[in-house]
Amino acid sequence: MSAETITAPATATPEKLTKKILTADHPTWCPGCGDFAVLAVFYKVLEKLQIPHENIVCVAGIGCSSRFPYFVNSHGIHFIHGRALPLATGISLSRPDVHVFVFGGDGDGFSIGGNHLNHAARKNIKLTYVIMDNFVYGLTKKQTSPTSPQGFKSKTDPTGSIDRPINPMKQLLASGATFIARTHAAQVKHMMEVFERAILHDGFSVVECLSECVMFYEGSFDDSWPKKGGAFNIIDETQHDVKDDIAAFKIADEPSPGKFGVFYQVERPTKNAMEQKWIDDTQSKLGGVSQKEILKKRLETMR
Ligand SMILES: Cc1ncc(C[n+]2csc(CCOP(=O)(O)OP(=O)(O)O)c2C)c(N)n1
Ligand code: SF4
Ligand SMILES: [Mg+2]
Repeated sequence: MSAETITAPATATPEKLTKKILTADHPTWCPGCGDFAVLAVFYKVLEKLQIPHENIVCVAGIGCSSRFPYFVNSHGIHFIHGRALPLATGISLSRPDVHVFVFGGDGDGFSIGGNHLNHAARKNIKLTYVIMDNFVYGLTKKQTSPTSPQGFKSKTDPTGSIDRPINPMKQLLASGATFIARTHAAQVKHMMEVFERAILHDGFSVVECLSECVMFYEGSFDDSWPKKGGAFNIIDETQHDVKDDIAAFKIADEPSPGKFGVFYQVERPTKNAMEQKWIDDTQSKLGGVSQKEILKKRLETMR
């Protein structure tokens, strides 16, 4: 469906967006789950950016982290496991007036949804995707995920995982995402800065946010948490050119816990812009006929 066929609701209320307005259901995560901090920061960033309330759309797949849309008072969809991105792509392409946010876990994004991630990224769909990475399948009670480290003992690997985990930053760089960053749910200020930059990026922006599953993988991120004796190393952008993908690959190759911040950011035309141009050009070539007419004509040629 196109922007032409859906009429955006007439907006009468330029009311100030506040955390109170954005708060929906009480989150059902376990006490201490890292996802609470991600939600709190999301409210704060939206409050700061004052995105019109009616233009906020939250989409998610399945998982603990994917419950996110329930807890945000906005348009929201809790969709099929691993399929949030194709749905969000359709929303983004058909409704240029809204900002589409996608939330999910490492399993939802890198396992069952891994293929969709590659394609949404290479197409540079305009949306913001937050992957709450806890190195485990939380909702289904502790299975090995694509980011679980080797040796991780889980219900699917009782003697310890033998598979090499993926490197999310390297995978996203290879896929063609135009904004790629990494943050940590225990670093609220850093999370805020990264989320804000991701939201303001015109294209496919993706943030891996380490978010501890206290129930099934406690202590997983202690090595990157100064309070627990770890080191939170931030990328120094006076030394790193975020447009340099080779340099970004090198940073992504650093051993655990690695660096945090913006690895890569470039401007590249979005599919949204290119598709709209194609629609406009086609319409003017055909004498201003409607999109529906164009579609009808095309379908007739296929009979
Ligand atoms: C098609 C399908 N396969 C498997 C499942 C079971 N399932 C639900 S959530 C999930 C993994 C969730 O892990 P992750 O995305 O990392 O989210 P978390 O719970 O850790 O936040 C799985 C395997 C499902 N719901 N649908
Ligand atoms: S099982 Fe883990 S990821 Fe799920 S809500 Fe509990 S702590 Fe969070
Ligand atoms: Mg997970």
